[in-house]
Amino acid sequence: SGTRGREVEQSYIMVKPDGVQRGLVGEIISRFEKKGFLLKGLKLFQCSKDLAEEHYKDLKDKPFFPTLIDYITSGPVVCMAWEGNGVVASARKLIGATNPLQAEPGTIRGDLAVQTGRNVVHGSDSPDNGKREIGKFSNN
Ligand code: 3AN
Repeated sequence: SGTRGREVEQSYIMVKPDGVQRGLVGEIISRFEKKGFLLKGLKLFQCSKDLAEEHYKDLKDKPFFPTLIDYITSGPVVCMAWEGNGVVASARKLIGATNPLQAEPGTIRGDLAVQTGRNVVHGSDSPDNGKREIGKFSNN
């Protein structure tokens, strides 16, 4: 589909404040490296309330939205752009289910987390969102 079809897919992967505080950044980067994806961008970043609300705008009517915004702005996050064919779907498999108690052993959340509200890492849910999220976080 046009020129966009020829661009290599990218996913926005973000180590959330709990992952940074718990010292899991290296472990998480390592899993994506070992899988074979290419790290294209990386920064430590304090997410503002405005950017957090934009990032999670699809969840704004959920009862947990204020808690989610407080969590994601509670400390620095590590923002990353990872590239490779099929990286978006594959990253979500590596990350595991939203609720870490339902996430399979071997996944990041399955191995390293127990609470949905402290689930260590974010991964884009579509290639379009990957591109959009990388754009947003690299320009803030
Ligand atoms: P995922 O991060 O697996 O794509 P989403 O996009 O449905 O899941 O949710 C985004 C974030 O919102 C989750 N990572 C989690 O931090 C939070 N969240 C989702 N569902 C709940 C819930 N039921 N209770 C508390 N927080 C939630």
